[in-house]
Amino acid sequence: MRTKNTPTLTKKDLQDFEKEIADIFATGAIRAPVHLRGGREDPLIKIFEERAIGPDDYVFGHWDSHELALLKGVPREEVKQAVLDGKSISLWFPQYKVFCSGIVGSLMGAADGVAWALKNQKKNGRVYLFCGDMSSETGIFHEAVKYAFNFDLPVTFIVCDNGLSVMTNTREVWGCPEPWFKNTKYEKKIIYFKYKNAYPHSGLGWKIKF
Ligand SMILES: Cc1ncc(C[n+]2csc(CCOP(=O)(O)OP(=O)(O)O)c2C)c(N)n1
Repeated sequence: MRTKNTPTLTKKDLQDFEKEIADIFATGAIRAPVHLRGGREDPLIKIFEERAIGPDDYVFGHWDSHELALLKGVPREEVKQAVLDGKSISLWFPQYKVFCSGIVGSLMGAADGVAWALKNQKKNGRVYLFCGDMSSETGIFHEAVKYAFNFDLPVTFIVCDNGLSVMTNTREVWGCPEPWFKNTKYEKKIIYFKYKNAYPHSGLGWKIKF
């Protein structure tokens, strides 16, 4: 097993962080959107621990990545300061190899590109790209997973399925209960789990959701 070299965080650590941000956001002190998540702490901790995700690895996330940055080893105060500075939906910590974007589908190609470089330059490390269930339906997700599979790139896509895309029921859009990759060979490149988000899609639910 590989050495992780990053501090182990508990479910409560992650919950406490989101609660602290929620409380600050409620005061109006954060002049930017925040995306809070609750209910997926156990699967996320399991993924980071089982895969021993550490300093050599890259984490790509999207608008909902506070927990990912913490689990990757970014110090709590650095994540908090970034959120207070308005970066909740675009956390970016190159020194910890954590890269996040608020744009749906924006990072799947980048994840493949980094994985391609790691493989061809024979470097240690692996890429982990986290996204939501509706993001996993985008064209770029299909393309990135197929490319990664065909070239056996060191990248794993993690789909966190909360059943929603903002306020839209993803199953109504898909017209089927399962994600497209279920029971395909591409599952080899994907970790998939379901959860119910303890928070609204964005903010605390009493302002516009996007
Ligand atoms: C290109 C683009 N279109 C639309 C949005 C608005 N948007 C933000 S999150 C989101 C829903 C994504 O759903 P899903 O991938 O299931 O993510 P989760 O529910 O886990 O947040 C949308 C449409 C965006 N950020 N970027």
